[in-house]
Amino acid sequence: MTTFYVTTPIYYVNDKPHIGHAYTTIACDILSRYHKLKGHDVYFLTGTDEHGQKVEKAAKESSLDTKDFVNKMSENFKNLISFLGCDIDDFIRTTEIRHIEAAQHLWNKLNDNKQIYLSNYEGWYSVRDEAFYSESELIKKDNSFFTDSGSPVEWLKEESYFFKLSLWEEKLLDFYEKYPESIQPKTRYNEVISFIKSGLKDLSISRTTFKWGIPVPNNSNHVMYVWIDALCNYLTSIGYPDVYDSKFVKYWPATHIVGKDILRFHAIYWPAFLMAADIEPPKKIFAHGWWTNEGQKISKSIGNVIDPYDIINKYGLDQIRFFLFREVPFGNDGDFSKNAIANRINADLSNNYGNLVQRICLFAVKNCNSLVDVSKKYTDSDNELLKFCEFNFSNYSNYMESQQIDKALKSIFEILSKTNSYVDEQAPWELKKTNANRMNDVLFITLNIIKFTSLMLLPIIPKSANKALDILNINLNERNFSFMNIKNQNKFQILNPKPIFPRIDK
Ligand code: ME8
Repeated sequence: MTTFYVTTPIYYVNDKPHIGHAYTTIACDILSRYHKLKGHDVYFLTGTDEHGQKVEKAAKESSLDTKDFVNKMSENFKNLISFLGCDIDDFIRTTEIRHIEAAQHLWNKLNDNKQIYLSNYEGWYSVRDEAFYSESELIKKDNSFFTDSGSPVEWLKEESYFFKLSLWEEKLLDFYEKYPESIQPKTRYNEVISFIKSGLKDLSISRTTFKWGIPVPNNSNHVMYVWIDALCNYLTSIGYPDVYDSKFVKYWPATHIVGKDILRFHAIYWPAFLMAADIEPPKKIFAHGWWTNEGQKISKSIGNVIDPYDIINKYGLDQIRFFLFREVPFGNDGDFSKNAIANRINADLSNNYGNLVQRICLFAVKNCNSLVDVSKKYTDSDNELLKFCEFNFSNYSNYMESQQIDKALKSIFEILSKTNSYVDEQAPWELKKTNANRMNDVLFITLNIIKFTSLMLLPIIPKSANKALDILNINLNERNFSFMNIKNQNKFQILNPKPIFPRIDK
């Protein structure tokens, strides 16, 4: 059976979750639901990244002990998952024993494979990014250095273990030449290749100046660099260090969905760690873009952080899930504007989809006693519409398989626009007076298209698409892509139509 292992980044618990975290998590939920509807065996992982200096610093600023702080903050991310309606298989925390054991095992494996050595690190470090920078990557302002995203950096000088990243330059280039699809979108692939070609230096992978981390095996003065600890979560969840664990055998390698900010860690460090530990590199790394708020960078200091609870309570869960993925091509940056949300909901969800469901189902209730029979005969326009739907479903599937969620959504809404025009042209309300059989057939075709588009919408707006399928009285076990065929339906018995998407008043 085809398997699909999808992961979100594990989020730092230094602060509350915001819309950016919700965005990546919903993306993974959409892809995971899509694959399930295809009949694939899916494993969907998310969780929290709880070690490192940034988290330790945030804990110190709270009145809590670090352990209590991370327990409390991690809970916020866990609660967000259910609030977002995400159907996950595991929520991992890097402070769990299973993870500490896995990360230490990975370390030992790298050590056994002669990939680690002890030396001294001297250079720039950003606690906010938990990343090392060379001076050429920094911008000088008033005698201080900053990263191009504005994070301050500090000068570190300490004993450190190093990972021999420089050994992996050629092997990474060979791998990416062989599997160019494994970094998406293409522009990100090009960025990674040119970064590798500019030369890879050995990477500092331990710290001695603080304690909040996983101890380095056999040297308790050092804790692991938070990224080697964090990346290992993707292995821990499926049973590592037991590489014969049934989950590990079944699901590895994974598809990692990440923001563009952490592409380098996932597309360079991570595959190098894995190859160095005799593990296959990830199947795919998809780096999405960055959300701004009404044109401005989202930041705590500007005070424009979008709380996912506020925005979803205001507009509705499916409305926001839809907006985030319809408005902006997945991979590009996007702007969160109230006007754009209202326009999207009204134009696509209320007018195009919701209104079609409501007017056809209500019409069927009133004029056919809720029962619409199988069509006896298909006209050219019926066949044309059904062919178009079939063609767009195939495009939709290709887009979903390649994480082009916005394009997949566009394919659905093209079907819906065409179906609305079909209904206007066929005018069942006129046929009612002249040709009751043809009226039935037009309704039967349209209800099938509503069923197909609702199935296609299930990954993105699961609650609302299920409401539409409830009205069409589709069995729960028939709500998947094996039922995308008009032959599966020999009638429709409509149940109690209710509006699915009320218009938003701007
Ligand atoms: O980087 N727009 O955690 P993190 C879009 N712990 N996505 C955004 C966003 C925005 N404005 N802000 C955040 C870490 N994100 C590490 C990861 S993985 C082994 C370790 C999303 O809490 C996006 O997915 O800083 C980004 O990559 C992630 O949150 C960063 O989360």
